[in-house]
Amino acid sequence: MAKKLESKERNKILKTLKDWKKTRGRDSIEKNFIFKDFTSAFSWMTRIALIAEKMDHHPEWFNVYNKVNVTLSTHDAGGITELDIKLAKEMDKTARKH
Ligand code: HBI
Repeated sequence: MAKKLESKERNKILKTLKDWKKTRGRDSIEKNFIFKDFTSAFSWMTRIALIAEKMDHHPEWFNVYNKVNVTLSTHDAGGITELDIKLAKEMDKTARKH
């Protein structure tokens, strides 16, 4: 099982992730993605859904039209692990193409 990152290590990695922030009062990270329109947002979500399923690591997310608010944490580990970092990077990489 993925191991929860120490806060020092987590903060160091967070600095390298664009616009991702630690959630206040919860051991998770979050980012608000904004797309051109609903089709762009939802096609990206579909793409991520397939990646998430393959990773067996799933986002918490909330979509309104062109906005997607994403929260990532590893429930099994009770915090942020490298799985969250990996999925965050995948999200950033693919969002540029939508
Ligand atoms: N997704 N984000 C996240 N965190 C988990 O701990 C997790 C998951 N998807 C599936 C999963 N765990 C499975 O191991 C079962 O706990 C459902």
